[in-house]
Amino acid sequence: MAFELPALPYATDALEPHIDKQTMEIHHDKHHQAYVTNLNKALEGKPEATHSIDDIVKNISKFPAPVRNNGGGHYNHSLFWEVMGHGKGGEPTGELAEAIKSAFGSFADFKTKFAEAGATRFGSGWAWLSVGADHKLVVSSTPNQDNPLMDIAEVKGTPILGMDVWEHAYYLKYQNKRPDYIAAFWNVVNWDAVAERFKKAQA
Ligand code: MN3
Repeated sequence: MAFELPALPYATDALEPHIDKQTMEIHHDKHHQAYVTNLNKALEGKPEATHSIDDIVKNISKFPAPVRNNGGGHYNHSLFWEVMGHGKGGEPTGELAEAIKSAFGSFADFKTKFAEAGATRFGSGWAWLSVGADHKLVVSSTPNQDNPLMDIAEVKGTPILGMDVWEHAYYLKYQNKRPDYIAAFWNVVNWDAVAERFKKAQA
């Protein structure tokens, strides 16, 4: 069973005006599709082709670069679409809010740290909020299509929020102004979806 492009959980214009329709169309239909297509090509005829994307990512050091790049791309974008939504934003509540406060001091301090992780990632990559092995929340960034679930990651954990800072995620609307895109990202974060991932990561 080959990997497939998951459908967006909302319309391509659902994140307007923060993330524009054309960016969403190209990002999902072209970029994410290419990661899926190239991952399937890289795993063709190999027994690992039947493994889950989570298992592949967790053991990424055993795979060649095309699997790392495209498997990471597939995992990362699948998460990315799910942690955003129409009319979202605001602040997390409940246990996730408490965990953020305990790890970073306040929600505002967390936002600053996460935004910095995205803004200072040189070239292409991602900013992450993850649940570490110690069950504590941690902010990190990764280059290219790496992520904290990978066994080669500098800061390891189970990602519960990811922000794509590749230029293809924002260039049409924000051009070179990555910080403006990062500021707008907070308006589309689906904290219910992040809280759900937080719960699962702790189980
Ligand atoms: Mn992308």
